[in-house]
Amino acid sequence: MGRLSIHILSIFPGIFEDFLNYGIVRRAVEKKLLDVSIVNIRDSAPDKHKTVDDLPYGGGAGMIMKPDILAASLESTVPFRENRRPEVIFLTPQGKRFDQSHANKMSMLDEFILICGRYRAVDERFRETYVTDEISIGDYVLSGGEPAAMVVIDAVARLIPGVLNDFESGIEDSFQNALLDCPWFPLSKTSGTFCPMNISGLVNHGQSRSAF
Ligand code: 6GU
Repeated sequence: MGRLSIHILSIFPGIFEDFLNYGIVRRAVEKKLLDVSIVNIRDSAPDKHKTVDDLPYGGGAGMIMKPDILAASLESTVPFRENRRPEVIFLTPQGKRFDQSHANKMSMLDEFILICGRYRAVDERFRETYVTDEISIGDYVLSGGEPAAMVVIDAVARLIPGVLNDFESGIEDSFQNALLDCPWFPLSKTSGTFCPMNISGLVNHGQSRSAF
């Protein structure tokens, strides 16, 4: 087990395979600071067609994720016990807006579960029983929570102590404060045609904004 364990519940688990194999997230997993398990919600559907959704009670457009299947999927992932009640975070456009301070807090947890919503909604009883927090990544509607789960995991993984090296985390400090940074240019002289200041190989980042 890594320092932080994240479990993702999704009906499209394949979406995450490549994502986990690149960059900082991959490094966090390789350093055993992070582990991510991906659970196919459909595996918990007992019927032949692996049904995970149902018509809404009372009618209306869209489908509802079935509570029994979600509960079975969740319980098979993390058997809920007195001493093990991880955060269950539902990804939904109705959730609280995800930001850097949210990411900081999540990076300090031992374990959490991300449930990727699909269809119109999740059953209200499931929300009330299991969901501890709801996150949205912005004011627009995605077809499912999967891209949002990737955003959250990327932002959180880089904050786990030991994932970034000293140099990267030094940059990160100033980046975290204002979430703004000055313009940057590559050191290489071959990039000089795009950036005349760079010919010397040195750029003063404090002045580079006014130089243009
Ligand atoms: Cl977390 N899920 C969906 N489906 N849409 C979103 C979102 C999440 N955040 C913004 N839009």
